[in-house]
Amino acid sequence: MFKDNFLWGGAIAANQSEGAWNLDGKGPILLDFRTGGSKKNPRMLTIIDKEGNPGKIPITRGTRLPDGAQYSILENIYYPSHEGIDFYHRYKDDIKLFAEMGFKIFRLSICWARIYPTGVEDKPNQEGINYYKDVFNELKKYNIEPLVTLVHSEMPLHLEELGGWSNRETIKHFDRYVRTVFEEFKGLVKYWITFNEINNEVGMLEMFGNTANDETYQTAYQKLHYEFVASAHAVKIGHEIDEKNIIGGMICGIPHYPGSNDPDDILLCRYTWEKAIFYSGDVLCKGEYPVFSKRLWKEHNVVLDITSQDLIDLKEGIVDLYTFSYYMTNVVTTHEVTDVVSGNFAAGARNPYLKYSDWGWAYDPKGLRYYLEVINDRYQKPVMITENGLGAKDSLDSDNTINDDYRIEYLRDHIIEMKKAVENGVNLIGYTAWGCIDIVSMSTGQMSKRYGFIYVDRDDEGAGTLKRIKKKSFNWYKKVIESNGNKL
Ligand code: BGP
Repeated sequence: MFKDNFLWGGAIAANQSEGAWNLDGKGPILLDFRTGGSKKNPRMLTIIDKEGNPGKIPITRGTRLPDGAQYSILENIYYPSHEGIDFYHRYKDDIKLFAEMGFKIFRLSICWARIYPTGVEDKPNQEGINYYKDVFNELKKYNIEPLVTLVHSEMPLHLEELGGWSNRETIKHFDRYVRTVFEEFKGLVKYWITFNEINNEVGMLEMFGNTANDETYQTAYQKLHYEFVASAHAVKIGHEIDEKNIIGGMICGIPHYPGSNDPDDILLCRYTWEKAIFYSGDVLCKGEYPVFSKRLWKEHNVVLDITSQDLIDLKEGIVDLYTFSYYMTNVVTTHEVTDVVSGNFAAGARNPYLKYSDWGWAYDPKGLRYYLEVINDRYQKPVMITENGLGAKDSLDSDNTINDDYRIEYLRDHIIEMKKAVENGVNLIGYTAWGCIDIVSMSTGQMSKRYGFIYVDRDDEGAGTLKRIKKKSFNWYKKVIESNGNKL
């Protein structure tokens, strides 16, 4: 059984929903320059090169500008983040719909560049503060708790150009940003997440088909270290400003399975869990680097800039809550693989016991129970699932309905496994379904990879009225919440 005060809700991110990319003082972020994920316009960054020619570069982890190039808005190109689903202007109607489903909690991110447009200002942008204050007050009207992600890939572009998380100076600017939001929203927000999927800084290196090498690992591990320090600072600052703040870390939770009983596969699977999941989880939840870090760093000749003050900060900035995203599981093996799943983050050998989504993501509800029980064992902290859902090509039927039975089935199967994990002792306190309303896909830049209980009339080329339409899953989820997970 779920606890009586179980926090049922949904989740979105600013860069995938707000739009208003250059309104009311907001500064540019990298993802403002991401083109739409359509056939005509694959997910790229648009630039003007040093000769002044317009161009595009594919977005992969750690995308950087070629020398002398500038991020740029090119003519006649659709930029999905420019309007998103216009949550910036429509949040009152959307929150009303979330309240109709009975949400107890709603996860959203604050776009850093709305609060500090270049990241280095001494004073924050008051219009940005006012906007989020209005959103939190609207949620308060319906007794919906905000769950605020401080960084969801929305760093001010100017800080990116100063080196982003490769530059230790960024921590100082981050501290000023989080101090501002903790002070300004004290009493309106008590649930926080520091970084979205912080482990992806390293975990995803191989997943984009990057030819990850020692240099890319050195950069990734160093960026991740500064992010760990920043996360720890956020926890300390948040607790100083309001002791009621409950501040979580957030991990991209992809359980890995061994491809065979070969002991080499068993060891590979264990080491993959260490690199992709436990490395970051241990630093966030235990406040120190795990013993196996030395092996990982040695593997890629990584030498980190870690000060003794950093280590004190990590120890003092342990998170209150372990939160994670769960979509799929992956298979790792040392053996030759003929049937590989690839593309759109998914990578590895196909698991013959599972089915897969249109984007090659394994459909594995039991994997969620497995992950919950492993994490509960390792950290004994309250746990929240802050992303879970099925991206699918929903279509409007002739009577303007969307019969997303496949999404109801996916979510039902995962909630059943959550319940079993709770009965097995996992301290699960909440669940925010990802993309509770259709938004721009992070990995593809597309609208057509839909997750929502609410359909948004917008296509991959930016056409559509942005009208909201309840899907079949809207009333299903309403009953799930009303019955506290009993009516599935
Ligand atoms: C996670 C991101 C979310 C969300 C989710 C679904 O990695 O934290 O922002 O986008 O993936 O991925 P996608 O939107 O690419 O289907």
